[in-house]
Amino acid sequence: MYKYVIFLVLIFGFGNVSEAQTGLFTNIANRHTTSLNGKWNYIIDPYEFGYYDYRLKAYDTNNSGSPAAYYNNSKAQNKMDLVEYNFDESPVIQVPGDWNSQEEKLLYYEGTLWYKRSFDYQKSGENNRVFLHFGAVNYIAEVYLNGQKLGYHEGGFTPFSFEITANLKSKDNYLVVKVNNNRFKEAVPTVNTDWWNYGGITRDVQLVEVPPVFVLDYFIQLKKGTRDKVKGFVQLSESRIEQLKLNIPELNFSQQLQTGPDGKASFEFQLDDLSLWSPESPKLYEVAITTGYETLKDQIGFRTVETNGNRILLNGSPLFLRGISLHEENTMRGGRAYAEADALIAFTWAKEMNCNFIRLAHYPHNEHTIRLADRMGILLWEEIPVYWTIDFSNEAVYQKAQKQLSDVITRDKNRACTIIWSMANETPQSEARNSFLKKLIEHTRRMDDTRLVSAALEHRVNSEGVNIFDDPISREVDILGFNQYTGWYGGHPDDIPNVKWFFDQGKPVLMSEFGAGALAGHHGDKYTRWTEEYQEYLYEQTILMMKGMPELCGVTPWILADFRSPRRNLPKIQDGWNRKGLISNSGDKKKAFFAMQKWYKEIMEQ
Ligand code: GCB
Repeated sequence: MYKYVIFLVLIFGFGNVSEAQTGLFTNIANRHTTSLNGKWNYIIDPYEFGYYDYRLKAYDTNNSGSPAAYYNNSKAQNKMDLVEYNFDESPVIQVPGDWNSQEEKLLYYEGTLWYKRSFDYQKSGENNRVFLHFGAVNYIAEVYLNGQKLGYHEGGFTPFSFEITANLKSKDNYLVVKVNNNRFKEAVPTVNTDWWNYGGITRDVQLVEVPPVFVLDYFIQLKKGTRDKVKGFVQLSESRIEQLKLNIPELNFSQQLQTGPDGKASFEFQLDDLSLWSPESPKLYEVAITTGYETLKDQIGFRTVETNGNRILLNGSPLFLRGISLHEENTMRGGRAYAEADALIAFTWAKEMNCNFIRLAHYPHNEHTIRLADRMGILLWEEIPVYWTIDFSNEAVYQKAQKQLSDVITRDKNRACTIIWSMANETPQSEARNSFLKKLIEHTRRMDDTRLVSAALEHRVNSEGVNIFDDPISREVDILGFNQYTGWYGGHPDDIPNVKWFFDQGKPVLMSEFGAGALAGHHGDKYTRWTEEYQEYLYEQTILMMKGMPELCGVTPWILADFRSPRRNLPKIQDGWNRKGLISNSGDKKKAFFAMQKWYKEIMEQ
């Protein structure tokens, strides 16, 4: 409950501009929205000249009316006026979209870019409230409407919004966003990653109009351990007693509810004749929440996911996760994916490979990607960018990671397709890291006990040459995820089938990565690095190894498609791309794609 109080203070304590003010309400897709996507003017500002005066004092704190502050969108009024910028004369860039792939000179840019667009807006109801919602901005956004600071948001892959009811005009609003994507030690992710640091307003920008009291959030999923009981809550924006109705028309189901003084109604009810959601039959029901002010609909699937010893059970039946890992890039366009059509390309390839599961690496992907997976019957692993060398001993960093996790759980907790929350990827063991991850796991279970928790861990070879997992986190998770690159970063591909593994956790095991780099169209024998034949051979050998791992319940090879990475600089082979994709950045399938497709078909036919 207290999290809502904090949340409401953040959202509605609007008089004071607070840093990191981030209201978040669920189900943007079904609300009354107006898109602010399109062409925005931009100014590249590596010295933050539009933010600080020459004594490095932020205009924000001293002198917010200064025409020199870019968020004031000033223009010279007469021929004597000195104003050293002009948004309207500045170039334009597409929102949503990263800046790196849109402008050659911005390909490697890390720093500040200012965005501006103007808009008119007529509310459809006089007393309605309006919020400005960003799907994601990488990495820090400072947002100003008509010269007033709305707030600040840190974190490149999660949504945030600001109430703008009081600042909004019907004509000539100007919205200015300062975006900064500098990497720094205390950020999540930190300075060191193996993906492109795409900057910008990378996801949709929308105005969301809601009634004075609105449905802020809800959780409507099967109760843990049951296949016919729904448990959850509806939370209103205001702390007050109201009557609500929850309907599922297709099931002729209707339930009256009443919120408590905190604006929350909790419930548990029986649903007969439910068709459960599964990859084979991704059934979604329309669910409607009606208050005295609005009806908010959603499309919700019902399924259970649990573990039993070293099996994963979906709706009570054992399941093998025929997966693939995915970065949020449109590999052929070469930039951050931002449209449902981008996700559809990736999902269509994954289905062609006979996948039923995707690991969304290494950060929360776009909300429409999750909704598409719900409709297409693709199970998902969702992850936060607690990656490699995060500053684990820093409490502020923990808070950032927890915030990103909370926000993605809040956003996607009604999606049947999401079955695993992953806490981290390849993080080095230490006291600080262990307690950081334990806290994240506890937090996840408190927010959502209906899904499984995992993490992509690392293994160690013991004195007998056996790969073991003595990471204490392997005891905390529901599914033991691990990355391994035998035959690529170490070892010989010939030896892969003989590698020994020992698991004593009594849990399902998921190989969250393996792989090899290959340049599409580059051929040679199976021992020549970077050829399709080497990659294919490594896949065939790894498949043989996996066939001898009874605990294995799934695998997500690294990775569906080649992706950009500034770490990958081998000329003529990498040229700034990580080549471990099964599909090239021209969309060509490499030989290993078919090796995986064939094995998955065998599994399906068993
Ligand atoms: C890993 C990382 C992944 C890298 C990959 C690689 O273990 O989890 O982010 O891209 O290896 O290609 O080395």
